[in-house]
Amino acid sequence: MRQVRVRRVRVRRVRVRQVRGVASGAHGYHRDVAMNLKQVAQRLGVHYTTAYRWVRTHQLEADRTSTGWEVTEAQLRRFEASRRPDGPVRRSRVAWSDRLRPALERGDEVAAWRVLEDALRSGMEPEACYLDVLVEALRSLPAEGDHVDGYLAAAVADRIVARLGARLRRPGRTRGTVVVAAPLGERHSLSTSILADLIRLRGVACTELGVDVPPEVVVAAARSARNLRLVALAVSGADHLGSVALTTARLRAELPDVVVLVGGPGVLNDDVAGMVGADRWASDLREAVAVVDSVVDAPRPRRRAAHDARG
Ligand code: B12
Repeated sequence: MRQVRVRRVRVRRVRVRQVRGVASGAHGYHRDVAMNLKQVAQRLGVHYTTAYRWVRTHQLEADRTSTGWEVTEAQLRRFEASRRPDGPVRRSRVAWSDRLRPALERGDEVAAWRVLEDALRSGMEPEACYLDVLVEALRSLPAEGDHVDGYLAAAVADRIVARLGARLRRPGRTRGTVVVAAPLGERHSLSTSILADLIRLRGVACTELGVDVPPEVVVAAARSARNLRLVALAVSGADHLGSVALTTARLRAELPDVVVLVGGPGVLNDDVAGMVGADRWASDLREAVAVVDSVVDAPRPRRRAAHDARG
């Protein structure tokens, strides 16, 4: 009942705008007129169902009323501009990460999950849900990590990743295995859990070790991984570069052929990656999964003598 009343108020507001438009003359009228979807479809020269789909997928902004949807002239113009070849990039008009961020900061898992579900329902690719929604929302949080919001946001984000991962995981043949870990001392867990899910989405198995992982554990996991292709080390804090260097050194000694990828805010560039003994560096997670893809698809190098000798 309460919801119906809210909607009625909204309809009335739209009508008031219309009246105001009329009063302010021809130009003013057109600026604020609200149209129903049938009228919108006629204006755009498309079928009603196409206009409806654009609304449901958040490409076309619209207001819900008790009888359907209404679109103002301004909303329609924004939509038309977004579809012109020289206009803004043609993609979802919804800033999903802006919607998610307040829910993260409030520690509101239900609202946060609703944003992700809406994004998925609107046709957004799972990888984009992680990268363009969740990661973007996290990256927009204030850098100072000491206040409550940061902790709340990270706790909710953890649960969202768990839900997304469970929803999207597919059984079946895999293209090899990647070990993902954050080195000793490192407690930022989201990079590793998100990267692990993105790798699995590509049909590659992932041994996800989490955070604060000692070098010997990374090496042991790598040794026992079936068809190991790469070890990815996520480094959020530059303070932990020492333990990354130790881990890569141990990996080199035990598994000379394995490719080591590093990244995260703690590894500024390729040079730093080289200094800690890594083979590859990626500036973001999209690039990281592209590196994984290229390594997994490359022919396997012949095993070196030292490694063969150890069996
Ligand atoms: C959430 C958060 C926390 C949470 C972490 C909880 C958790 N479960 O993870 C809490 C509150 C606990 C925390 C603690 C700390 N944090 Co903090 N935290 C953040 C915050 C807000 C988001 C980090 C995050 O998860 N982002 C999501 C990931 C996916 O994005 P990203 O890290 O930016 O990664 C991008 C790239 O770097 C790359 N990438 C990331 N990982 C990987 C991995 C690989 C292999 C590759 C190739 C690429 C890659 O891809 C991403 C983009 O697509 C950032 C600030 C910010 N606004 O970004 C600070 C930040 C990461 N924290 C920071 C710091 C300093 C700390 C503390 C030391 C603060 C303190 N005073 O105690 C502690 C350290 C704890 C520890 N020992 O590790 C610094 C790190 C600075 C640095 N480069 O050295 C940051 C950058 C804030 C800042 N500017 O000062 N933090």
